[in-house]
Amino acid sequence: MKLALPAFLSSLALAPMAVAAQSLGEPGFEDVPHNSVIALREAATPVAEEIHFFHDFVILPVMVGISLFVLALLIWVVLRYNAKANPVPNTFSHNTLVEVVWTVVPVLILVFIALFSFDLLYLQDRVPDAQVYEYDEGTQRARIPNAEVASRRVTQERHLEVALVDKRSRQKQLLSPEQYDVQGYGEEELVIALADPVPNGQLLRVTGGRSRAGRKPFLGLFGEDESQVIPAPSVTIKAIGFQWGWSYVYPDFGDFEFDALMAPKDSVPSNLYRLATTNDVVVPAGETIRIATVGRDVIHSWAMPAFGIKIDAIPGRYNETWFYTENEGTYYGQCSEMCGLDHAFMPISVRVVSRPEFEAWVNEQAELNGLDPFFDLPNEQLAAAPAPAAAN
Ligand SMILES: [Cu+2]
Repeated sequence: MKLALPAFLSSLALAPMAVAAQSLGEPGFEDVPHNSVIALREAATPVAEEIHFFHDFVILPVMVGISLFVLALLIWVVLRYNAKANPVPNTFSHNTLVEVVWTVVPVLILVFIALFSFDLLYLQDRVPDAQVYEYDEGTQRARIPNAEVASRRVTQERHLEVALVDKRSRQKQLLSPEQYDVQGYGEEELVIALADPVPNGQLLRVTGGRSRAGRKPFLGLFGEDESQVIPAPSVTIKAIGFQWGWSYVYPDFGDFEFDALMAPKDSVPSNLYRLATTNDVVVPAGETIRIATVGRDVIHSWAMPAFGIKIDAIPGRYNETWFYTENEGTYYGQCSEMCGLDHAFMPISVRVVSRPEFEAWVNEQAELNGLDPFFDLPNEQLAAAPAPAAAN
């Protein structure tokens, strides 16, 4: 969703100076800050979209409303009750009605904010758990195990995403509900029958579960439903903060590890100085990434504005969150917990690439770390997710 309010504010204040920013989804997108723009960085994940919505349509109107109300009261008091206009002041010291009102109204405002913010905190905190199953070309009926726990089971169309995926490019194309029939909602096994068999060179990918994220109609009334089923993480990354840089470990791929330090000033364009690192974190687009953080010496914080992430990296404590983006590109963040002398020099850079590029990168890292390659390249690989027996 486009962010109307910040864009509107920045156009009001700074239109002549605004720099045209490259949009999300364009090839080679770089999430760099631009001069003279006061809007939030473009949201690349459902969580960031929700945060922006919360800021633009919940917090900002409340703040503006309260500020204007208090300003109006001040002006009124100054004009109406100054010594000249009101030479004999009132002598009352209590007014029960006013005191009840100024207690109850702020409580209601806080409850209103809490309704949205609890939702958002839960979304950030709970790692999605929808399961992904893939079936090869020719499949027309797919049997899918439904979650063992009844409360996480697929019980309606909203819990399912059925898509065709190109084997080579990994591009996903959603099927509309008219193109398939589902039996067994709420039962231990689902059967999905396609109108047409999966074409050659494609896979059937079924994502099923209760974790949905993304913009939903406001209060169930306004706007379109852009939410989608979010799969369980397919890649876990451990981010270890240290004075002053980040180490990254990929436990799914033999625990290979590398350091990402700030790229020297003369090695990067000036707008990437203090943002670019010597090694990017590389992740596949269109998959859920679990990010676990820990501190090696003091408390740091792994923050990535475009993903809506800011999570402390604390010595001796395991913190985790997640992100999901379909937009390839390079995203930048910085350590956001004052951690010492060179705190300002420990940037974070994440490069979101296609699945084939990710696999090639993993093999490269494996080789650098003396490990066997994890993926057979350039042969077409089936899923990252395990595909159980496909039935006809
Ligand atoms: Cu720091």
